[in-house]
Amino acid sequence: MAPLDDQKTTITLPPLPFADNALEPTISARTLSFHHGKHHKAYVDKTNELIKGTPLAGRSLEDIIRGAGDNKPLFNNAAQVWNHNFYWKCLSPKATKPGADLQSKIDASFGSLDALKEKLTKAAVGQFGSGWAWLIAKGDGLEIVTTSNADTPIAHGQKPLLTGDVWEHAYYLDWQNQREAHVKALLDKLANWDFATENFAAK
Ligand code: MN3
Repeated sequence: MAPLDDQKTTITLPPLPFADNALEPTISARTLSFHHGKHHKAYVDKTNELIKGTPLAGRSLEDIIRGAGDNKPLFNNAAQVWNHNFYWKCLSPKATKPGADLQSKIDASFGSLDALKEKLTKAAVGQFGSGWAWLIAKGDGLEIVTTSNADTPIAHGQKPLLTGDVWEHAYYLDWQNQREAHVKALLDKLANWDFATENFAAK
């Protein structure tokens, strides 16, 4: 049996919270098999490799991200693990809607849920190259932000509520170069507003 310290060093790949084909046709089982089974898994494996034998072994993912310092490969891999853990929870095969408190805040910050979706889509499409588009809670309101490559709002003290992955690996097999159509479908059909509402309540 491995010593406890060795077991603690391990960051794990969470299973998907839905069946592989549950998000079709917006996200195919084939995309999920690569995105979760290969890309997300590779970030987990690389993070474990990079923290092994260092003071960050055994720490939480959040501690690793904040403690990575100048170790860019470690920051990138750990942040991508966190971003993907969060992203899967942002997707739901069943229709959901924002809770009452979140909906009022959406109305106050953007005018309506449709206006929020439009702004989030615009941000996702405008993110040059790879990255993420986020709805975050900021002060008393809500904001849309994007991060580049692996960067994550939690490294900047921000509270994410919902995200869309706009790396090409998230949509290329299903949508090719149509990032905008993919993001629109994601927001219209798969956005998990129950999860965003929980995040809003816990902010
Ligand atoms: Mn991804």
